[in-house]
Amino acid sequence: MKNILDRNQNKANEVRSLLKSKKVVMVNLISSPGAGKTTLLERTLEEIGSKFRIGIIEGDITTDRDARRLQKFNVPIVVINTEGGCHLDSHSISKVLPSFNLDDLDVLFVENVGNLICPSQFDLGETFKLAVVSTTEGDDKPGKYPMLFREARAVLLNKTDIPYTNFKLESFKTDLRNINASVPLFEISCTKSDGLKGWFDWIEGQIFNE
Ligand SMILES: Nc1nc2c(ncn2[C@@H]2O[C@H](COP(=O)(O)OP(=O)(O)O)[C@@H](O)[C@H]2O)c(=O)[nH]1
Ligand SMILES: [Mg+2]
Repeated sequence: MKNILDRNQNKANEVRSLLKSKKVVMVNLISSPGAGKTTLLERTLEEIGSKFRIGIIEGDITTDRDARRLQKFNVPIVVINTEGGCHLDSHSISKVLPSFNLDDLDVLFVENVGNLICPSQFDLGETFKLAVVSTTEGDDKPGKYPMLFREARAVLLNKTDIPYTNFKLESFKTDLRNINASVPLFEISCTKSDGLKGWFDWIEGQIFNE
């Protein structure tokens, strides 16, 4: 495992310096299956798609369904099928980067395979990770999967529109703050658009300032 992680880290360092030299911000979206990564990308492309030059890497086990959902935005999209693998790694990212014209990109969003564990362990060479969680998953996720919440530059709590869950926001926040006291938290609904303005402002700032 250590050898695998070391090899991954070396390639991730190469990817990171290449992207830095090209001034491309790479955002690694990590969540459980169904938390709302693709929906967040849909809303984000609608809002900031005309302000930035965006590319997308869709990590998925077998299908290209998420990529097809995003096709209408006419941005370059590459699918990586992991064929059973539960996360992307820096080698797979490095292989697909030549498919993009990096001189023509400001930001590259990577939708990782839905899983809270392995994607947190494998550095892709991203500029930063984002943790996406949803209210239907329960409020205990930061405590149970601390690595992601420690490393993420921001946390998005999605599906705040859904009533009838027993999600306790205060417990979630207490857990999160014990792990990462300062990480920005956006409480959003991607389907109802609640709270998205704060997210859009934040991500625009990150892309501008990086
Ligand atoms: N009620 C509600 N449903 C949502 C929200 N965001 C996403 N969904 C739904 O949750 C399901 C999974 O979303 P998706 O974006 O595919 O999740 P992914 O697997 O993380 O990419 C879809 O049916 C979405 O329409 C939200 O904010 N509220
Ligand atoms: Mg998806």
